[in-house]
Amino acid sequence: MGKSGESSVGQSPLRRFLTQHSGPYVTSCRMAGDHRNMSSSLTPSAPLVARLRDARRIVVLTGAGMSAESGIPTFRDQVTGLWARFDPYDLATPEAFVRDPETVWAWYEWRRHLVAHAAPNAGHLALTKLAARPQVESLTIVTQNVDDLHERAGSKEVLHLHGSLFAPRCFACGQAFEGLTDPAKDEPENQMTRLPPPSCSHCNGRIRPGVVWFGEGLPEEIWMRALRKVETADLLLVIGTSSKVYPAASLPDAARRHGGDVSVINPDPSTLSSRSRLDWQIPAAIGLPALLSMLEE
Ligand code: BV8
Ligand code: ZN
Repeated sequence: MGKSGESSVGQSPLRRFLTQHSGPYVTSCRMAGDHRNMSSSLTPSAPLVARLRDARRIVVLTGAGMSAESGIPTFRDQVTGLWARFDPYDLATPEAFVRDPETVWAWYEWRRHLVAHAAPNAGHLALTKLAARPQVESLTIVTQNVDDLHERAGSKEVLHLHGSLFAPRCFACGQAFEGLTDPAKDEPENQMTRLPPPSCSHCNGRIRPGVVWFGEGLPEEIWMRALRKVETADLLLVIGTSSKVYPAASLPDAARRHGGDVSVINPDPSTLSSRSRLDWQIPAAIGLPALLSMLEE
């Protein structure tokens, strides 16, 4: 018998999801009740479906929440288990790599193994279907994620603002490193919290993960392409991000400034604006397939 006294039989997938994930989501849904516009219902709002049906040039800005239902902890939750005593906002810095390269390298190898053993979720797959709809001229994924789940789901145009776990290079000379181990061979959980990074064959420097650390500039060309796409989009979907990290968090305003519509999809009501009828309080892998099926009706 669920907390709310409802029997699990006949519970909708969303309600079962919410009941299983008691705590923030359920409370937030209860709380959301009093936000007239912001819909936390099981079905997407009519304005959102209509807006998506007419969209031609779509940009999808994604964050860690997009991969949460693939079993990849969100960034704030990256320090679970082995890493509980670390601050991700500290580990993800060049200073931390200089100070303690073995801990930082081990953290990124743990995350690379987790991703390698994960699979794209129904949300990732729904975005590839959306891109294939005849009326869609272009759909660009602009992601803050360093995993490759959008690509493995079949998304063609993916711009990685914060780099990738699969593009290591030398910290000293920048030369790309091809010698990463095959994660399929060993399980993530037996990762140590200290692992010496490999050495560069060119200058013997230390190999670093190919991600953008705090305090480091984003790859210029990728940032400019993302900004141009956002400024010419008629619809920006913002999925699974807490919008706390810049300059990525400035993109929704850039879209609005250029007349584009913005729809935020996130189970955390604090990320939604109660004024927008295009926002939807729902997990990505439940909401996005539901949206696609509404478009196909
Ligand atoms: C730079 C790669 C200068 C590494 C990352 C302006 C104002 C304030 C600060 C700054 C500013 N400008 C710059 C700064 C500093 C800093 C910054 O923004 N700090 C923040 C913390 C205040 N920015 C920088 O340092 C940037 N660089 O400015 O350089 C410069 C310029 C030119 C030349 C030289 C230097 C670099 C930022 C990039 C850092 N690298 N990642 C790695 O991954 O290890 S950022 C990293 O954190 C992620 O990539 C992501 O961007 C961010 C985490 O955010 P989210 O992805 O949103 O994840 P989070 O866990 O926070 O939230 C998850 C969300 O999902 C939640 O809302 C949750 O409700 C939702 N969710 C959960 N489950 C689901 C779900 N949603 C849908 N479905 C579900 N099932
Ligand atoms: Zn080198």
